[in-house]
Amino acid sequence: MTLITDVRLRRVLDSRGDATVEADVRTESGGFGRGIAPSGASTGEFEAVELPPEEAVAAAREHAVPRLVGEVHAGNQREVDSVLRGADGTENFSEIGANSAVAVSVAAAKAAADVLGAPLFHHLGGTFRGETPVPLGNVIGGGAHAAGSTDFQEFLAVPVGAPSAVDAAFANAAVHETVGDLLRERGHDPNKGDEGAWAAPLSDAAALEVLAEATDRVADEVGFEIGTGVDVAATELYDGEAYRHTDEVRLEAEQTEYVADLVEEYDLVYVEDPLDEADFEAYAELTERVGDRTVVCGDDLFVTDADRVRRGVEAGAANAVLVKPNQVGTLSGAVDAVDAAREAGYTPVVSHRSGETEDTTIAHLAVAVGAPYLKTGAVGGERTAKLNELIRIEADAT
Ligand code: 2PG
Ligand code: MG
Repeated sequence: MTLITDVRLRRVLDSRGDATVEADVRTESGGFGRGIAPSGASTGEFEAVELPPEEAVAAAREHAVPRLVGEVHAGNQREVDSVLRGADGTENFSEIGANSAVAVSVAAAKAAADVLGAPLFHHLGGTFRGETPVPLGNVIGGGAHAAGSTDFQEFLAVPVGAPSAVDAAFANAAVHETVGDLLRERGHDPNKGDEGAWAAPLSDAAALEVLAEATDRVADEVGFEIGTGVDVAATELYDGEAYRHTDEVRLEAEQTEYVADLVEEYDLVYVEDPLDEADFEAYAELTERVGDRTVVCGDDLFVTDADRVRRGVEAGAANAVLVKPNQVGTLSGAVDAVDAAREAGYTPVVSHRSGETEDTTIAHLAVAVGAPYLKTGAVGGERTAKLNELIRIEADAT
């Protein structure tokens, strides 16, 4: 029923106006699915390779499409993904591109769900677990996402007390609006970064103050707790010897100390990529210090790779794993990373990229694997596409 009869690839626009890869998959019985690859700005060194979209499309047409059409069933996601791996033939999708691979992987999953008449999350993960993830809302952004703003890449609202995903999503939007008001009150004329978060020439400490004030204000209005978090994206600050912040240069031990102090001072409930992507030991030290009171999440550290997650677990590095399917190139790879995290009691956090599209797959993936958090921005069409899909999933399933 789900035998793949056609795979088409093309170049389309992402939210930055850059090109990305879109794939359409059709099946024997008329099933149709479409996947679009997102794209990072602060990409980890150990991520699967994103090729220039035109090259990725040509390579996938040549190497992958003939092995899928008439050969593989879209309903067998493991086989689709292992055929993609085999067609690529490298360790890191450098032949057909992780962008082509993830687009086809997602398109196949959606085509199978279409044939089955099931929502994607249901096809991917079985029955709905009764809980939707808490969306993490990026409200102030800097680093590689916004020039001339903060050193840290993201300042996040974390509505941990929200009774539902829809309440959480609206709370994040309200925090975003409030942050904009507070910045203007302080004489700034904020721009927006790649993910729709506010960008202004602020120190990280000033951004944390504004974030705390905005979350407190909105928490009072909505009547539930809203925590705060950051994505340091520390590899972007690290030059191989030290972490170069605008106001200070910090050696590894000082960076660990600095982040641990911020967790205490601002009561951060979520800290992503606080240290360099290769430094499992420093991660372990920080986790030892603050891991019992906050989520320490590895993004560039783990790059959605189950083997790197297991290595981190062995070292005691972090206690959560960011899951971005395009970092590994397939949905199966992403689920493997979730399973490796789960086995060790680490928290999976499903995430968007800074370059996004209307594709809503990550909302379904987060629900399918029962991830407690979905990081997908607060505002902006490509971000609200996922939030609105989450709201629909929640509304239909409860
Ligand atoms: C991150 C992501 C998404 P990018 O670092 O977590 O917020 O950014 O896609 O640029 O890697
Ligand atoms: Mg990150």
